[in-house]
Amino acid sequence: MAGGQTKKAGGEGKKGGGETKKGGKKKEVKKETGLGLSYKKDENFGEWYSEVVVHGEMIEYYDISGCYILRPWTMSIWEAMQEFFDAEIKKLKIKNCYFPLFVSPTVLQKEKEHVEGFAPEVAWVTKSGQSDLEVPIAIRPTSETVMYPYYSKWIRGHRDLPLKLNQWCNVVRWEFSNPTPFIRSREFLWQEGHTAFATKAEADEEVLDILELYRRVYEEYLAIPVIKGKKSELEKFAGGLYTTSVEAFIPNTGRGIQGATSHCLGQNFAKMFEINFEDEKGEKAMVWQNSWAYSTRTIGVMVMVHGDDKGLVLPPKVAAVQVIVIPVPFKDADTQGIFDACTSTVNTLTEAGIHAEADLRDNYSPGWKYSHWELKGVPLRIEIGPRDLANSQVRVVRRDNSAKVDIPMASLVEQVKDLLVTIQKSLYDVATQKRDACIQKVTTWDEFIEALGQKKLILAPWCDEEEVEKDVKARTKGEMGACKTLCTPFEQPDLPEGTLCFASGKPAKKWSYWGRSY
Ligand code: 87F
Repeated sequence: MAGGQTKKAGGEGKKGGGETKKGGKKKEVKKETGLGLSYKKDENFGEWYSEVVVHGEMIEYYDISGCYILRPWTMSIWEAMQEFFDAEIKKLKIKNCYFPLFVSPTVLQKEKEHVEGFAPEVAWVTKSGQSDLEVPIAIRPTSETVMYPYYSKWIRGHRDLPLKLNQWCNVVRWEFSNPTPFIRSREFLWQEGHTAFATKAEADEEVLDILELYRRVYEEYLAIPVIKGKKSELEKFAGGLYTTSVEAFIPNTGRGIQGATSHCLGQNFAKMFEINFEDEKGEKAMVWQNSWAYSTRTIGVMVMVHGDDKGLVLPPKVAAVQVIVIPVPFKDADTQGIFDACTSTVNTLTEAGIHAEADLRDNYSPGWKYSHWELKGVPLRIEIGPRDLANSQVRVVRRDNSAKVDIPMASLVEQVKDLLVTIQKSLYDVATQKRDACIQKVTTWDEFIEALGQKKLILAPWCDEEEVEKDVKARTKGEMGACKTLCTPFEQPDLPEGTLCFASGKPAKKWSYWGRSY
């Protein structure tokens, strides 16, 4: 991997102010502004990522490893996605609620089978002040065990169904491997939906309705292409019946990343937590359940996919500031007139519903401001100088491709709106081209190994046997981590009779995506 990159991209990175990390090339920091990034995305992706999230003012490192401060620039992105998703689930008659952060050990244990594997990641509160708690209390890593005892209490008859709840909250998973801002942190924000139905058919339908919303969060808001599909038996949520996901891909590292999951839990939890109801015939029946979540990981994927050597690149639909207006005064030109034009430009755009701000600070040069707002990824920059003032125009510069255009004030709103739509689409198109260029269809083991070495997203015919996936994992284990299935895409290419599994040579049942992953 280029530039001595560590196993996973990101990592703890720089913690203090300005200290130099060992390994990886350092670029000259821009003389004029002092704002340039030290690392290039293609040369040292991990360090580049850490630097971008900090200098872009999204994250601040914290003195507890794996915990990060989410700054306002991050929260506004989270809120933009939240606003969309929350409104959509309300259309599906899902209601918001809030359950406690703490879980009692007895309830947590109730669900032994699947909790066992996750147990090392559960954080416990053992003291209050200096005294030991009589019974230690767990902090939720997810809320099945917190919520389902009450589902059992609240669901009595078929008229109590469906029960469809969601909560926006934080969860804690005490990860030990390579913490990375947004991607793998010990505390993160998410929404978790937990629903219960009388029939499997209703549950099945909702799994896909939610998955479609996740696709839209990624594709329409974050401008990131995702693949919808089903997880293998090995990779599904062990407590459930089947798991669907949206999968994204990071071309720089050649790793897949699970974007969000929508699970059908079947009746496993209903059995454990005795979530029963009296059906229309008066007979006792068990509910069918789903659970689904997306987290602040989405934001990390966005940074990794769109960011460049100048910093963050924010899709207009999630950017807190879509247009930054910068005055460019010149010698004895009419400075007040230029500043007034900046303010009135912001007012005009704001009235039209565009998120615009002016940077009128007098202690920074225009050049410094350009770099600063580029680093923060603002989609459009408007520059207003003496010539613009004289011509009743503004100069507009795109963050994504640096294209410049002069716009007459008379058509400002219309053209800025168009440009924001164009940028949103262009980010998606470019990301899709890059992702698609990494997809490699293979049919043999040799082709598979070659593609893996080239950091490809591999589509291969598979026999769908768990032992074979375990074997592939074992045979590809190394410094960079093992290769596994990412998903079996719902959209399947033709599978001609007689096609064999790339790994076992047995008859193939499906095409699946394989790759290293986060
Ligand atoms: C860590 C510690 C304890 C993941 C854990 O995906 C338990 C768990 O159950 C655990 N890490 N999981 C699986 C979470 C499954 C499911 N929960 C609701 C979701 C969607 C939201």
